[in-house]
Amino acid sequence: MARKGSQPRSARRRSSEKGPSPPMAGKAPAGSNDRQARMEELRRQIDATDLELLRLLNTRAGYALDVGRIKRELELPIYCAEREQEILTRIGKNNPGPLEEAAIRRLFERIIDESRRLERLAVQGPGSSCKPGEE
Ligand code: PRE
Repeated sequence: MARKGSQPRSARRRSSEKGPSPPMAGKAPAGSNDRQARMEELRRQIDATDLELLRLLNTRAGYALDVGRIKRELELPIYCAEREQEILTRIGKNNPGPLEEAAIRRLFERIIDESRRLERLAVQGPGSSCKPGEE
């Protein structure tokens, strides 16, 4: 499978340097074609899952933006610690793995961070901090 350009020039053997080929060179180990095909299939599944995640993350962000607009109308703060805690607890309880709870928590903390940031940007616009250079 090593196509030209798939490895750095320095790693390729020039024909002038080619001594005797190493044993098994050019011969794939038994079952390796199956494994490669399986790996490619799994990577296609990863790519498709990434696109689903992307769609879902943006759907979630859209809902958060709408909540942010309502908060502005009701003059409520963007940050709501109790709500964030509730979300993280529910996520932790419903996690089937294999990602461990701490990892899921980190991911969702990040997602919520970004929602908060988006809500603030939508509500306040960029550069509205009283400290210059901060959002
Ligand atoms: C959200 C974002 C910020 C808040 O601190 C709490 C939760 C979230 O992304 O889940 C959404 C939101 O603004 C809200 O539920 O109040």
